[in-house]
Amino acid sequence: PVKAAAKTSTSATQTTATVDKAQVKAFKEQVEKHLRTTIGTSPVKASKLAWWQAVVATVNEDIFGRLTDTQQTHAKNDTRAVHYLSAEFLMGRLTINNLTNLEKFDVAREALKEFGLDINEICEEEPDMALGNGGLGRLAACFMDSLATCNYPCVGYGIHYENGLFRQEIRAGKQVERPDSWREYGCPWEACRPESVQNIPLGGYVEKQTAPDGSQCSVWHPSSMIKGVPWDIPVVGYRGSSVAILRLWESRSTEQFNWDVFNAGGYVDAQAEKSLAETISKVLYPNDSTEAGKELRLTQQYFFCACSLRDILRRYKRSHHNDFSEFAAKIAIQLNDTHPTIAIPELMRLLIDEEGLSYDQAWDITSKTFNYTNHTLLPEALEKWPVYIFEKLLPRHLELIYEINFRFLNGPVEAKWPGNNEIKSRLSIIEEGEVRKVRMANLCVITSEHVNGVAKIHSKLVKENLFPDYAQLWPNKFCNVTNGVTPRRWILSCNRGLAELYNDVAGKDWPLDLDKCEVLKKYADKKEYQDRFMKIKHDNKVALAKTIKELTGVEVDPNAMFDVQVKRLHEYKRQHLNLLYIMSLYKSLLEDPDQDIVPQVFIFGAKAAPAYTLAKDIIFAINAVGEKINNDLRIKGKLKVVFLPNYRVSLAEKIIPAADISEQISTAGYEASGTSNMKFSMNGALTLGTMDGANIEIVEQAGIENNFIFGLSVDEVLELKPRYNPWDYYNADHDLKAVVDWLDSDFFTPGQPGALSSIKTSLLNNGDPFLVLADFASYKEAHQRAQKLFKDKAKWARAAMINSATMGIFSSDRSIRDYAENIWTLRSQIVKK
Ligand code: GL2
Repeated sequence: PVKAAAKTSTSATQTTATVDKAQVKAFKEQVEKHLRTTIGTSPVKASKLAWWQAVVATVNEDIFGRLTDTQQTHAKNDTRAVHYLSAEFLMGRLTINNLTNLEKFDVAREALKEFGLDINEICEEEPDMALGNGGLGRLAACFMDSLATCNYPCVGYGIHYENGLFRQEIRAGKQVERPDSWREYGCPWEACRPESVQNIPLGGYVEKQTAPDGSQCSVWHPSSMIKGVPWDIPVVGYRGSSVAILRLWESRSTEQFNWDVFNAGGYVDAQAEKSLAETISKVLYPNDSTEAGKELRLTQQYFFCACSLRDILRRYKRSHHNDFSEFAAKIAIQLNDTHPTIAIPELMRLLIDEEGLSYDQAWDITSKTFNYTNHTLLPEALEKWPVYIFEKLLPRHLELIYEINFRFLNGPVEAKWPGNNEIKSRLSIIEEGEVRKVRMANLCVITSEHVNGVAKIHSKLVKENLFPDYAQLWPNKFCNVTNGVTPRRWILSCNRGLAELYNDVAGKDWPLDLDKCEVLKKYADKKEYQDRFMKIKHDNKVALAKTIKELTGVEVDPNAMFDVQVKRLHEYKRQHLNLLYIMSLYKSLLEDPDQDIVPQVFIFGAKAAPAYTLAKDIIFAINAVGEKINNDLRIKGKLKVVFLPNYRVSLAEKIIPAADISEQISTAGYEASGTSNMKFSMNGALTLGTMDGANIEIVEQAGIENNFIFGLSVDEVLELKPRYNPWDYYNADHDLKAVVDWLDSDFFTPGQPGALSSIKTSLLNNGDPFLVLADFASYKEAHQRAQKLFKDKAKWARAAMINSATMGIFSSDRSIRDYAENIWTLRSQIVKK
């Protein structure tokens, strides 16, 4: 049984809106009905989990009706649709978001209050759906929300991982990975669709056969079959009537496969076979941006693409039978990075081998169907698969890739650069060498109608630095779609105070048209509005301070400046630059404890890939430095450092609305876009960042004078890199030298000298690949500017308001409309109830 709601609600999400009594009564009755008849308990003995399940069952009543309407409308009109293929969808929690999008949050809150329950506490029961690593997966989730909201016909396709991104525990300052079994007790949002199960062939060999007309054809004899079971998660559009579907595939063993072994008495072998098939969707690879090169990962990619394409073909054939002339007119497929590239040869194979089309017909369709989004320039992230893995798992696909490559090199490439073998070897899908490899990005570029980057600067670098030869061949193929985030989750649901302010100044439609928020600029000089804006921020900070205390035991003062860096841990994101600055600030406070500085709380959240040793060392260093600083009475609480464990979507929703400073400090040219930078600005944080990714477009909107920009530009980085010597910076800057050397002592790790030395080694002996030392002085200076402004409450409030007000173009609705108009030529479809 659950006790009456705590009087001190933890959340800053309370609104004062009046709520329709009849709706509250109806919601309450539904919840109680579900508690009794769906969950099988009663209000007196229900656990919080049971209450949450009953709330979900209530919300689902609304959702499933709308889903059917949506699907019937699209089928009836035979609409063109986009199919978003992504190995990751980082959905987070769905309850508050779905209630918000259905405009039922206040009703639900009041209904639960009448049961003596706090809606925020009940919703804490929901595990995050952490089926993604970071920005790329979260982008896919925001895009689903916008596709549904903007009424675009679409399906999202991905993998139903049994274990999402690992749960991070911090033990003695170090990251420990624990499994994330998000579905341990079932997920009430998803529906299994046995009627759409697919069987996927794998392995074996290809036999060449001669057809009666003398032509050669290939027949694939796979060695095994895997069953793909679809789970559907409905995605509710804001206020809209559309409900989009996210279809995630779970791998299972095919029964016929096991029965033979089983009947032959091999019960144990049959079980082993079963677990092999089920391994495919067992776990998400925990690398952000870098590729693992593992056989299982290619199998995962192929598995979900093959299931999805069969699903697409099945639906197409329902209205078009075996006539494929309309296929490319009805179907657009977006490849979210190179992870789903294998869908290209798989579509070719299905059309040729299973549907009987000629190669040319199949290529004509395939090359009009696919588009590719590049999300990173990091060379280690551009997937390349050894040819021998293809030979083993996908021999027929390899044959088709060779054919695509042959025709490309001897067609367009030979025509443009006759006899130029150097260009051919650069543009080839196959990389020659000791281990021959398939370059997945090349296959994407050759096949796709459009190739886009995710921020202006990134798209320029994709075109000019990553694929310059392709750009010469097809200049119009390359375009930009700057990322965006959904304002429903990232303002309306997570920052109710700010949402109310926007309701008052911009009217209630701003979540559908974020440009409307710009009116707040008019009030940015008015004290009354500044006070209101900063009161909202303060309340959010009070709530976060409570969370920090619960999670780490550290007390922080909500009046201090909250300086936040939350994102995956990676050297290019430079959490260690931040750490060096904190150490230098601490050092100066030790030297002069009475100096008049703004009290500051540095807040980190970051998961490191389990095999990325230096990233884990940086986490340890942040915790070690934090431990020392937080307990040093000499500095009188002017400085605190907290590392929040297990950073994830639901934690981001608490942190972002409470930030004063948003740290976006990647080495220029390395962060393709970033998306938390947009969320922070929307919620009134000022960006302390480099001219990288979408930061550039953020300050274009909000004004460079309202943010703290520092460091080398992309061009300067490119110019400096070849001649960079970190020792020059180390020797020239007294303060920098002192803090780097501090890492070598046992000051922060008593009794363990050298525990933080790997960071120093990477910065000096390993050449500081991300130019941390080069940007240190400029970074420090930017912090000084930030401190100065923070002391002037009115000026700070003004800058924060202007940031929040000018983020309209970073709504993911804008991104999705860009894709729809420029890449998919897709029209929205209003769904009638
Ligand atoms: C990323 C980029 O690193 C990031 O800058 C970008 O915002 C997102 C979404 O486009 O994509 N690429 C990538 O591989 N991951 C990202 O977050 N994991």
